[in-house]
Amino acid sequence: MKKLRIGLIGYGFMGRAHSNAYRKVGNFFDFEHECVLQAACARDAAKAKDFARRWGYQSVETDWRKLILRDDIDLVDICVPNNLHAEIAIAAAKAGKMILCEKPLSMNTPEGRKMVAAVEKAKVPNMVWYNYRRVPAVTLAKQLIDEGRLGKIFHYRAKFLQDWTISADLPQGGAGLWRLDVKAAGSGVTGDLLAHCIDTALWLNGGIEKVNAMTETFIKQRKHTLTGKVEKVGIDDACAFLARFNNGSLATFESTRYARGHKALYTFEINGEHASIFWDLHDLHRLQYFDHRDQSIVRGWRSIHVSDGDQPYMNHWWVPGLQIGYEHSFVHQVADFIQGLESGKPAGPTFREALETQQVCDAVLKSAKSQRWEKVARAK
Ligand code: SOE
Repeated sequence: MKKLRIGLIGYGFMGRAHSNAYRKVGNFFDFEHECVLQAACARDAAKAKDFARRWGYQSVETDWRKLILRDDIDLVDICVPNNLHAEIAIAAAKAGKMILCEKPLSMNTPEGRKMVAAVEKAKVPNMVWYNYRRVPAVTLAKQLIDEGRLGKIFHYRAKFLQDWTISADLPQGGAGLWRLDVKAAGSGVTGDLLAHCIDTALWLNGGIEKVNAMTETFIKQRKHTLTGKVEKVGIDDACAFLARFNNGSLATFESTRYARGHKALYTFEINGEHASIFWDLHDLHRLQYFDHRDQSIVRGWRSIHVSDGDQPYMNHWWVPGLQIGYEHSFVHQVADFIQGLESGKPAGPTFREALETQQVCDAVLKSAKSQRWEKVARAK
């Protein structure tokens, strides 16, 4: 088998999710390539060693610059805070490595453009971890839309609600909490949560023409973990926006970390001329489907339990009726990446495709400031 030797940078939540995917993919999918956990990289040597031992990485680095120059690394996986994505990705592309980068692609569009230019110049395979596309029920939604079952699409409605930052005592900065520090994250819920909703929406319903947004920062100051000082909070705690898609459909998007009782309530609903679909991350193996063409006496919302072998990805897992979960979306993403390598048809979202999500996020943040409709810049 051909070896795909992975160098993973970062050891947080996503470092674990990705490592689990590399370990599992060969057990459930057949490829010419085999993932080899070659090196784990983190600044803290003890933490890097512990992470490497737990997940089976063969070696440890404490400097990502060394990691990307190693001859025995084929693929660099970037699982560090957003402010480090661009520098690492551009250097890794120059070193000729394949790159898988955690979402969002970058801090902003100009940075994202440089990353796209770097991977395209170096002609290295690349992808961004927008994992929710690979939840089988979401992939089934894509299949139903592409088959034309919904007909003309009128409405797209998405939200991503959490409640973990309501306490004013929660600091900003440092492990996990870098998501609250604008210097590390670039933005708040827009880049962290709405980026997922936007990626799925662009994939399912095509490009967005313009947006009109509002944002709010409910807690204005928080202690910074790294400096120990109380500092201004620069992220958006909540964001809601209206959008018009290029296909004429209208959309609403909402995200917050202040929706008490909701932990990761990512939902979307799409209403078409003939049919509607609804999906909910808290019930991720189900797709709700309503088809107006059904005979009227039995017409109604169907709750499709996506677990059958002829539904997306499911022939790789158990037997019909036995569902899979969140971590499998990452396994599918690695599987699709390898499939892309072997077939010559790269899996998305590539850096270029993920740049479009970045452009929508930037237009949303611009509109929240200008209080006007803002056009989404076209990818260049
Ligand atoms: C934030 O809580 C977070 O972990 C995001 O960073 C992830 O991208 C999202 O999938 C779940 O929520």
